[in-house]
Order: sequence, then structure tokens, then C-alpha cells
Amino acid sequence: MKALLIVDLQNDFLPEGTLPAPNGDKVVPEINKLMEHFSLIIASKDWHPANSVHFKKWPVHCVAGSKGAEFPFSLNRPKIDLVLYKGTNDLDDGYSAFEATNISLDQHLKMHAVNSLYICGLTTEYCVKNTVLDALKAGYETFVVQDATAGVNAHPGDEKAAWDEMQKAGAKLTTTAAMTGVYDF
Ligand code: VGL
Ligand code: ZN
Repeated sequence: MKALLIVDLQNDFLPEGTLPAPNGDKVVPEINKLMEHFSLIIASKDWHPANSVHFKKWPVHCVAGSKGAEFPFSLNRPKIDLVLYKGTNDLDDGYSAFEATNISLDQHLKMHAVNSLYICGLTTEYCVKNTVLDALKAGYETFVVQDATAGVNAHPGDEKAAWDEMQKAGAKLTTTAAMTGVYDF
């Protein structure tokens, strides 16, 4: 069984948000296409308290209940089966979807007999990378959909380094085009 895991596709990580991935909006149509090919779709949300140690490292973003923490309207939201909340504690960064505090992602996947995870979303260097590394540690066959993932690139080369690290750890890189058999020229 395979599942699609959409990491932190939230307004604050889009170009208009407070912690933007410059190409964050470009992944939305790709993710909408991917969603048509999965019967189990899980989405994580960065969901921070207004006061968090996390905001010593980052601009304020994805405060629980705020507009910035919402999924964009352009995402095919009704297809999402389960939403995971992470970084919910004031002492917690919660970079990985496996650190969700409302449900155990690992248990949920086991309950649905998932052995292959397809991961996409925002941002490549932080929450996508940490989720991918945890998925590999937990023994899932882990694919990352490159054109459905976008980075912050705070320093040039950051995103490339994250791709290398994920691949070295055993992640398989794929693309929406390769998975859906639809090539847009
Ligand atoms: C993220 C930085 C801080 C992410 C979350 O979703 O990648 N990055 N909080
Ligand atoms: Zn955060």
C-alpha cells in the first residue's frame, strides 16, 4: 500500500507568506495532480503556539489557527484524509511529520498497511528533509517528488545539499511527470 504525504503546504511558506519558499506556489498544481493517484493522502501542518522557542530561529509563521497556517485554497483540500499537527509545543521545533502530536504517523501508516511513502511539499531543507530521513529510519520505502517540493534556499546551495543528503540516506527521487505519465511541454 502506498500513501501520499504532503508536508506543510501552508500559506506562510508560499511566496506571500512570512517564511516563504520562493517557488512554493508552483508545487500546488503538481500536488493536485499527484492526489488523483492516491487513495490515502496525509497532510502535515506546522502548528506553533504564538510564543515558541522556534521563533528565536525563525520569523513568526504558522501560528495555530492563523490564516498563515491554513492550506491554500488552490490545494484540492477535500482529498486530504488526515491532517497531522506538529511543532505544537512551545519547546518543540517539530520539523518532521513523524513528530506530530495529534496522532502517531507511524502507527497510522502501519494500520493502513502502508509500506511506500511518497513525500512532497514545503520546505525541502527543513520539514521535507526531516520527514524523509525519519521515514527511512522507520523502514518505509521513501520517494520524494522533486517537482512537488520547494525549498527556502536561505543560502545558495542549501536545497541541493538537502537533496544529496536525502538520496544518500536511501530516498528515491521521482517527479510528478514520471508518476502520472503526463508530460507538460
Ligand atoms: C519549516 C522552518 C521552520 C518547514 C517549518 O516546514 O520546512 N521550516 N518551520
Ligand atoms: Zn515552523
